[in-house]
Amino acid sequence: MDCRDDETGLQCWAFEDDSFYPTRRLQGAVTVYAALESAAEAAEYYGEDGDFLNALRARMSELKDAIRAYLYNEEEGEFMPNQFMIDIDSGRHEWNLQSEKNPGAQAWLIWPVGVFKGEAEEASQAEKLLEYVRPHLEGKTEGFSYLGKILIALALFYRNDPDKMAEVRELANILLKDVPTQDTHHMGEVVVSIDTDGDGVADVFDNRVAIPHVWEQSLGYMLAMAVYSPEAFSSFETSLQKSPSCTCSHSPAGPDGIFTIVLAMIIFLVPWCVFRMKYRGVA
Ligand SMILES: [Ca+2]
Repeated sequence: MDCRDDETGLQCWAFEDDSFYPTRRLQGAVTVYAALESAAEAAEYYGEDGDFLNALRARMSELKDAIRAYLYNEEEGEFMPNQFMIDIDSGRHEWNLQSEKNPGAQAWLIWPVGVFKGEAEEASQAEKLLEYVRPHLEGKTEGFSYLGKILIALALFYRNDPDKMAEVRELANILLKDVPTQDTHHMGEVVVSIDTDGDGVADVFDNRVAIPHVWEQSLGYMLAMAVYSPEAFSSFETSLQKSPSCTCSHSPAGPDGIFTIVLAMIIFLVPWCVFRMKYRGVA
């Protein structure tokens, strides 16, 4: 709640992702939005109402408006390139100091966060990401990194669109089958695309950096699930539904918690008592 910029309504300064400088970019905005949304859902789940819940929702709404106002380029139809950054040496706040895209953050905005779920900005961003991924996997660029993030978001976004889903599946197959190393099928954090015969199309995807890269491999697994079993991904809304029989209260140690403690005591105490009785008998 306190991570807020008075001037813009965006989030506070932070070392976002790998940045050496405090920034105020899409990645941080999406992360703070996810935190607010989770806090609001948890508060509601535990029976909070009134001022606190309203304040969380109001802040979510303000942040969403600020993302649209400052981090969305309507002409391009995608979230980028503007960002705030602090110049450490001068202490000055700079606007739009770096303007490269952050496709990973653009993907997080679609999944898992869903800031603009069902809205035009989200659909436009998905189109742009699909355009971004294809040339990389067709070997027409110098290399790439973390395309799994993007394809997971696209697979879940297009899950009910057979044509788009076929396209995402085709690209996912290249990433999962052709890009990993031969024999052991490992992935690096970075892939360098090498054109060995000079025809402008890469013939070798060369994995580099920290092989096997656990996060890239994990994204690969999640991508396979997203492409072939998108229903396995539940949204926040479904995962935090209170069951009709739930007697949850503000205290996490409700009746269920007490029952668990008593059960655990029985499980551990009974064998211990039996052991003690036997020991005494032998002694
Ligand atoms: Ca070639």
